[in-house]
Amino acid sequence: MTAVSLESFLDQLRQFRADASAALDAASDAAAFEAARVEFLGARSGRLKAIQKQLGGLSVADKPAAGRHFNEAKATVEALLTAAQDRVAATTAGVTAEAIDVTLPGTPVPLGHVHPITQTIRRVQEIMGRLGFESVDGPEVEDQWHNFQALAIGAEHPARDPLDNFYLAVARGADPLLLRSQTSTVQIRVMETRQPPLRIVSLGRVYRPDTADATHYPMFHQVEGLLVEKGTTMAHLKSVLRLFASSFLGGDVHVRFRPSFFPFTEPSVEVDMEWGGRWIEMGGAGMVDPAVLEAVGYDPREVSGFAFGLGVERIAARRYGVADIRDFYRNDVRFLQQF
Ligand code: FA5
Repeated sequence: MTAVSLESFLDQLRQFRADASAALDAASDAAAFEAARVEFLGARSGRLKAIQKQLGGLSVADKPAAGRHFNEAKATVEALLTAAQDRVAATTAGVTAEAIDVTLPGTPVPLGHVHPITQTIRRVQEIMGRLGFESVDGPEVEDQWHNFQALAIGAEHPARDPLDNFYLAVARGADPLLLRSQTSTVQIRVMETRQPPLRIVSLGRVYRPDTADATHYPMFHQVEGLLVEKGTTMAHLKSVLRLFASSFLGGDVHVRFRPSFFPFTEPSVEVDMEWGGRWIEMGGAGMVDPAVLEAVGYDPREVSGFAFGLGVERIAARRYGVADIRDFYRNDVRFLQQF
């Protein structure tokens, strides 16, 4: 065996490390990586193998140091190889993931849409808006003044019964607050802060501990309308409701008033609408009671007004041909996607 000096052996190891490091750094795909592996660490003809063969030509005294340097160089290049392998694998995975065949036909993405009750609310706001009624909101947690007293519903009135309302364990003054049971509260809130002439519509949730059935739900929506102007009469009320009903339901709709009673309107009526050969009760209405106008500081000799309150679920059910309003809240996509 040819004699080998320690210096030349260490030089070869240095060169080997530098070349292997450069080649592995540059390897950007699996083929380049494999070529570098064979060249530097290949078991039969790799450069490390060739250097190892020279160990036999070193003097006995130099062998321990040479062996240590050899093992170090081997470990370093093996570590570089593993790192390069991981890097190439990650890049290749990225390329595979990006390889989308853009010529394939698309698959439909299921799209949601606005809930039929919200669609109804927006439609009502739009129709009433065209008749000059501005949309306003009121709070769902109310005090007893706005839900009852200001609407002339006295302390002894059965509508205030705890069994008919969701009273809260939170009070304002001596009276517990409650979840509003009607949107007529908004009439008062608006009249307290504005002067006539007024044309407003308010749509929102109301709450009553009613047992759910085909026409009742403990949480439902009402549309409240209020007009206060000089010379307002029941004829205006009927015209507005008929115009609204024919715009909302389409076609010719008849409106019928039946005598009724609400403490805050005088006279009071139940509103029925006939459409497609059937009469259906939609809500209550009437001329704003002069006592209510006075309570908010208006002069009933100067202005008069009408108000109405309709059940949104009921008018939506009528329009969409839904037999049971509970279906609106079952969250069954097969039902909801029909609208
Ligand atoms: C009222 O709530 C009055 N505030 C209406 C009113 C407004 C009268 C302005 C005069 C002037 P009533 O309790 O009848 O009235 O309810 C009105 C409508 O709400 C009913 O006709 C019905 O369509 C709907 N409604 C009542 N309870 C329920 C319920 N549990 N689930 C679904 N809809 C309901």
